[in-house]
This record gives sequence, structure tokens and C-alpha cells, in this order.
Amino acid sequence: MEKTFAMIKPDAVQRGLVGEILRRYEQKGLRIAGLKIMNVTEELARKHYAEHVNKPFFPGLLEYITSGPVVALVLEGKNAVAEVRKMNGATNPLEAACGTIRGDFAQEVGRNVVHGSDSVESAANEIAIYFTAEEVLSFDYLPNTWLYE
Ligand code: ABT
Ligand code: MG
Repeated sequence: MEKTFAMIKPDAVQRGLVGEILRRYEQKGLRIAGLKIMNVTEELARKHYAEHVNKPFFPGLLEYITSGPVVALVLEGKNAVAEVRKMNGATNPLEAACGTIRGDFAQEVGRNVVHGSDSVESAANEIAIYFTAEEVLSFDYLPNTWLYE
């Protein structure tokens, strides 16, 4: 089954949205394969956002993502990468559809509450940046029988 990396960012943790966001992913049928609350160090942020380090918004992004604890997640399910992106909504929360996490809970790009990997390849990279192999669990998820044909 496809895996993706998602993050509940510092603003969402501070605003008490962890339960609500996890609820949405679980309700969709995504299985939680990895989960931890942690601080993102500058070193981690530079690895995660390697493609953005030279962009003008990077200093602000670095300050935001290291500003408090985040919840790092590995989610598993059919089309997990695209489904989580769809559930998260457009990067700019003001353009994100109502019903998406950003559309419902955020106002600005620099406070957009969640992250989701943008491809299966980035998902594998990001999972390896944030989790050790032992921290990502495989187990029988009984609802699969009722989620998938
Ligand atoms: P993430 O899921 O956080 O990666 O967002 P998304 O993939 O939707 O957006 P990208 B393009 O990957 O942006 C990465 C982070 O950089 C922030 N950003 C982006 C800005 O602050 N200003 C900008 O103009 C752009 C393009 C938003 C993303 N968030 N974080 N954290
Ligand atoms: Mg991205």
C-alpha cells in the first residue's frame, strides 16, 4: 500500500488542531504507520526543504517550521500521496477549497497548518528524513477489508 509523509505544523500544534487533523486522515481510511511529536532542527528543515533553500521565502519558512513542535506522520493507503494533498488543500489557504484542512483552518501560506509529500518519491525521501525504519510499522489494519475491494 502507498505511503506518504505528512506533518502537522507548529501553528496547528499550538492551536490544538492535532486531534482534528488526525481524525480527518483516519476517517478517510488512511492508516497511521508512523507518528511522533518532535522539534524540527535547522538541519532537518534544510534537508526537508532542500529544493527551497535558495528561495526568498526560505528564511521565513525555516523560522516557522522550527518555531515549535510538529507532529510527523507516515500515512498509508490507496493513492495516499495524492489523497493527503487533496485533503490538505492548496498551498495558499485562501485558495484552498472549503472542506480541505487549509481551507477550513488557515489564512496564510506561511501558516498553512499541514504538509504532505508531493510525489511517491518525495514521500520515501521525507519518511527517511523524519523516521527510522523501526518507527514505521506494518500491521494488519482490519478496516482494509471494508475500505478496499
Ligand atoms: P508543503 O506541503 O508544506 O510542502 O506545501 P506545498 O507543497 O503545498 O507547497 P510548496 B511549494 O512545497 O511550499 C513549501 C513551503 O514553502 C512555503 N512557501 C511556498 C512560502 O512561504 N511562500 C511561497 O511563495 C511558496 C511557493 C509554503 C510551504 N509551507 N510550509 N511550511
Ligand atoms: Mg511541498
